[in-house]
Amino acid sequence: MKMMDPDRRSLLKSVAMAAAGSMVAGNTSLPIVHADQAVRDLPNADGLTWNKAPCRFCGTGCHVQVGVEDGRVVAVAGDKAADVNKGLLCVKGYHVGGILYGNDRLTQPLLRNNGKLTAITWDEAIETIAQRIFDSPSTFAFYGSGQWTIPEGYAAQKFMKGGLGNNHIDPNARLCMASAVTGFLATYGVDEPAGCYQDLDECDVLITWGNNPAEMHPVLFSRVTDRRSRGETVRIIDIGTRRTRTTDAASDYLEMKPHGDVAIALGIMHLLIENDNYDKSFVEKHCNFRGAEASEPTLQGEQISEDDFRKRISKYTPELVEELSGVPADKIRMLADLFGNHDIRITSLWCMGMNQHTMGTAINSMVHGVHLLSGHFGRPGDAPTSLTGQPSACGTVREVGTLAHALPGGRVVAKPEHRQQSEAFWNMNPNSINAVPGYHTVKMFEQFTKPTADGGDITTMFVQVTNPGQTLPNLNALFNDKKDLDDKFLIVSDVYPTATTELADLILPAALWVEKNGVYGNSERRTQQWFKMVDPPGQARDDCWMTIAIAHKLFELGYEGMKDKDGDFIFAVKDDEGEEIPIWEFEHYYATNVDKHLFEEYRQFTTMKHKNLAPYDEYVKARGLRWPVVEQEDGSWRETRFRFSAFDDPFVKEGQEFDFYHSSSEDGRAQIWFHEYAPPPEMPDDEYPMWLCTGRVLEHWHTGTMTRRLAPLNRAMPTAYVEMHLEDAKAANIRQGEIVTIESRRGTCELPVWIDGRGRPPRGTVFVPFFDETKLINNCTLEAHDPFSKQPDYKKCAVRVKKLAKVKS
Ligand SMILES: Nc1nc2c(c(=O)[nH]1)N[C@H]1C(S)=C(S)[C@@H](COP(=O)(O)OP(=O)(O)OC[C@H]3O[C@@H](n4cnc5c(=O)[nH]c(N)nc54)[C@H](O)[C@@H]3O)O[C@H]1N2
Ligand SMILES: Nc1nc2c(c(=O)[nH]1)N[C@H]1C(S)=C(S)[C@@H](COP(=O)(O)OP(=O)(O)OC[C@H]3O[C@@H](n4cnc5c(=O)[nH]c(N)nc54)[C@H](O)[C@@H]3O)O[C@H]1N2
Ligand code: SF4
Ligand SMILES: [Mo]
Repeated sequence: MKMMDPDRRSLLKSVAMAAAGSMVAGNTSLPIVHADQAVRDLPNADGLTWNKAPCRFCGTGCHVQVGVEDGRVVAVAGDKAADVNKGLLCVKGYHVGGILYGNDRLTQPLLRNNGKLTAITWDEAIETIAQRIFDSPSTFAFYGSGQWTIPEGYAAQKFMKGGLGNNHIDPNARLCMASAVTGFLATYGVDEPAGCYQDLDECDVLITWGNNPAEMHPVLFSRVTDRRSRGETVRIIDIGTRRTRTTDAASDYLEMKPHGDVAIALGIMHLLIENDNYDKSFVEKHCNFRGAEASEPTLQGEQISEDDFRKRISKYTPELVEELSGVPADKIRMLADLFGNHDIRITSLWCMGMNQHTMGTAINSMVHGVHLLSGHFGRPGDAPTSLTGQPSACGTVREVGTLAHALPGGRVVAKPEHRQQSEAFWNMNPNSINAVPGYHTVKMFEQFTKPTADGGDITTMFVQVTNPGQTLPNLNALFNDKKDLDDKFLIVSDVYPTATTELADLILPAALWVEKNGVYGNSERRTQQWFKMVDPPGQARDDCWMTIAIAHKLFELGYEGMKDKDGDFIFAVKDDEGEEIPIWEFEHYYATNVDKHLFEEYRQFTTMKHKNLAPYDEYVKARGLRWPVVEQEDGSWRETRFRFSAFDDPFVKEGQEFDFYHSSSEDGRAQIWFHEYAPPPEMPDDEYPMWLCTGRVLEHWHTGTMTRRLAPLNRAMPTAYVEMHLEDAKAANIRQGEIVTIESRRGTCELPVWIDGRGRPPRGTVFVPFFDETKLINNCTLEAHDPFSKQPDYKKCAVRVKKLAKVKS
């Protein structure tokens, strides 16, 4: 075997480090590093092997090459063969290998006894959990994640909805993309974006609707900014409630008031109609108009005539929109003129600004509506694109359906035929699946933290791959009360100690990323597979194994639901001789590829909504494939880049240019929605005079459990802070770096002030990132949520900023 030049190996590492370092240090430069030209095909060298995996972090879904030596991940490089990132990574991606090696990895199951954690065996842990579930199956809840792999989510889903007949399973993605889902369903009758990342290579105008991709989807954003360095013209229009690094790259910045997006979308649609430059032919052939019912609005609303739509929208003149949104009327006209121009291509991007919104479903639907009405849809570069945040929010949550109301492949528990299909795929007895949706996240935690005697009917909760003790809104109402409730039992599987393990009764050590097999699904419908490359530390084990082991223990206890129609264990895997492999014993878990078995079973669910997946082995060969993936006559598998467009989507009916084949009106049409503007749920007043917005920073992943253990990232961003406008600070006699208290009606948080920092909020607004577990801003945030998606609004509530009282000496 060819030896890898040791110099080259250290070069790989040092290039990555240097690039990351320079990015971290740079302030206005965009957070992108260029591909390491030394890395071409990453041949294996003595002792060092390279393998592909998607990055552990964001929904962009970059591929990394992972270098393993002596059972450890020693190097990471951008994967040049990957279409998503073409060899690039952002600072988190370059450091992703290090997340495995924090000093305080959890390595054994720990049970809390009289307040003290003691080590127990896995057998004891699984036995304890199974017995609690056995004793009270209907009061058990599973709180999961968009960072679950597809097989992990699928196993949890089958365990709960099929095995236990209990629908109390919901993920952190409820806090993240639930409004995107309801927006897609209300508009197209089916979830997930029609376009793909190629839209970013081909658009003339890119509009960001209150998101910050320069920090949150950095490699994706660089696809656009790189075009400029090649001499192409791309106009970036940033709409937001504060200036960010995305604003730094923007040609236009439109600063809006919170909720202003709703007025802006209405204003654009009003002008397209008023100026008579909407796309009449597209609308006539492919769209209906829709509005909410006067009483008891539903997700699908009711059809309204074009005349009615015109009447309702006529009041949203640029002047009214200016009043509601704070964006000058002539800028609204500018946006409407761009959409009225069919010679250019426009891509819209959004993420949490539009989803964490009490009008989340409405604003998502209406941004789709702006694109549909103007015909900026379905040509490469013309796309309304909702970005997902987590690496598998699409793959695991939306597609596998790990939400309280859903079943795999776009099915719902409320529909008898969907239940029957799922029971058939699972070879389960009829009526195994409960028809009543379970609790959504906010409700689930309300019921868990309320005393059982007062109707708090969730008594045992299993949390996997998420950290609700830091990320739920209004922690004092939804999490902290657990502390005093002795009859509630919290089980947490994590890789490090967290704010959630603080209150856990049982802590389970989990295998992380390339310590296990996995499959993720990213923002552009791309399903990506990887293999286990190194062993987890100590007794840490796969989350999927935990679920299967608990299910098997229930099977042993005689729990009927854990048997299929033939009396077999619901997760039974048999070898070639028909003998069952005891995958519930960890020493046998990798005797077969459990991921592959689960994936092949799950794949059957995916054709109903035309989200067809290829066989597992196709993903082993590829750097991900975008669904629907359809088998060709020659036996190869073809992915789909542009859904609903005849030139690319194999499911569009013959002779149609576009076909919304899951249309809720069952006529192949998409719905253009009208929603009346409504103000935010809580607004600044005399007592709490400032807006609080919360979010993220480039260097850290959410609660920082992984990234704060990476020295270069932690050094670059060591502490949370509150961004404040200079004039507000001056008026309150607050200096740069001074510690202040942020107070809302729900709680408080102490933070140092950053004036003219990386993000610059306007007067009257402060911004706080939530990565720092020593400064829990979710003590202050609001749990008010969208009526359809149940997604809370973390982007706006009312607070006051107080100087810390001087300690008297
Ligand atoms: N570095 C890093 N990257 C990440 C993550 C991470 O933790 N770290 N997390 C990933 C995840 S899960 C997610 S969900 C994404 C989030 O990605 P983004 O949504 O891009 O980021 P946030 O910081 O949550 O959102 C902040 C923005 O919300 C906007 N906003 C505030 N109020 C409103 C409003 O009323 N309407 C609109 N339209 N906008 C408003 C503001 O303009 C502000 O800039 O990032 C993903 N990528
Ligand atoms: N204030 C405020 N709060 C927010 C938001 C906001 O914008 N503002 N955004 C919301 C959004 S969009 C999101 S997505 C959520 C994210 O919220 P969370 O999901 O709660 O945050 P993470 O830090 O991603 O938590 C993942 C946890 O899983 C652990 N982990 C990593 N890998 C594994 C594994 O393989 N197995 C197991 N068992 N554990 C693992 C990590 O150590 C970490 O503790 O936060 C929400 N909360
Ligand atoms: S952009 Fe996202 S997926 Fe890509 S390297 Fe950075 S964190 Fe990882
Ligand atoms: Mo998210």
